[in-house]
Amino acid sequence: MSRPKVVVARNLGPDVMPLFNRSDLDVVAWHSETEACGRKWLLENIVGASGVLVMLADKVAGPKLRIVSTMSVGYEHVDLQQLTDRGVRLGYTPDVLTDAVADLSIMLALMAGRNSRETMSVWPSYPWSPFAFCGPQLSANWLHPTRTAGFIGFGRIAQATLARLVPFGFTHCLYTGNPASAPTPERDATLARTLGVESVRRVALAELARESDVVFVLAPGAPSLRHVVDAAFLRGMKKTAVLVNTARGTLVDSDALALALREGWLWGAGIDVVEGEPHVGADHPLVKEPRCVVLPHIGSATTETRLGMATMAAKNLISGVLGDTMPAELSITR
Ligand code: 8YV
Repeated sequence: MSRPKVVVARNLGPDVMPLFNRSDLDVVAWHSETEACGRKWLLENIVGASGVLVMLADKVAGPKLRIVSTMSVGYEHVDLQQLTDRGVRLGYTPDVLTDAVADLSIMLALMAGRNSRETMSVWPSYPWSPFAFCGPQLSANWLHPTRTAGFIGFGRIAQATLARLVPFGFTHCLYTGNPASAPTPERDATLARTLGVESVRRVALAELARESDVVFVLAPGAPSLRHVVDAAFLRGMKKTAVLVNTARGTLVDSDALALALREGWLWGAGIDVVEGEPHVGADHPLVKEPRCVVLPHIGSATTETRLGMATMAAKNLISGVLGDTMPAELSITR
């Protein structure tokens, strides 16, 4: 019997690649650890493949394909309709990256509030004056004894981020959810009790903008949410507030954010994702903004997390192709 062919479109490193040393699969793998495979390589090698392992930017299709395994929790690069129509199963990597992305969200909130970009650029010159480089304090303080976090999207990563904010003295949480899904006041009350915050409330975008000291964008990159953070939202924010986007670049209107930072509609922004990534030029509107900390999509980039994601993606692919249960399969309901 012929062995099913699988294509592994990234080198998952010496700890994970050995999972593919098996006699029951015909494995074609991309070798470079530093460069992503090109579209040409992928299209050439996908011919006849039953399964493929990809990352965010890759788009794939193949007549024999039965399994797509993406090394990501997000799957907007995959055409779900086409997958369902053709009975293709999708493996992804939820949960394993939640903590790393929540950590980075807090880091960006602190960096953006504390002028890290500007201060690092002037070091080692010390302007020894009382209010040089001062920015808003993230944690509760004598002037602001309560702090409010706003979340656009309130899934696992948002809730893990909220948990990290509690020791900073955050007492209130506002969030916006999918308008199609019913509000969950019981879950919110339980979450508030468990975390020890006074309130967790689903609100409209305008209220979230107006009341939040930090706004975290943590929603999926759905087309319906494109530019959910637009000029109107940014104009409605507190002048001392910080915006953090560790989800998808498409959720924030970059031009509007650059303008908002220049005009002082909000204090600063911490951005791990931008529109058009990974092909972003130095002329991107946010690259020049001193109040904007920009990172190259490293939310899940810790050694432990990427190893966890790579292992899960590899196991999803192997189990799926062999007809077994995947460790994490997206249940597609439409
Ligand atoms: C990764 C992500 O950087 O999982 C996601 O959806 O955006 C990030 O964790 C990326 O997926 C790597 O493929």
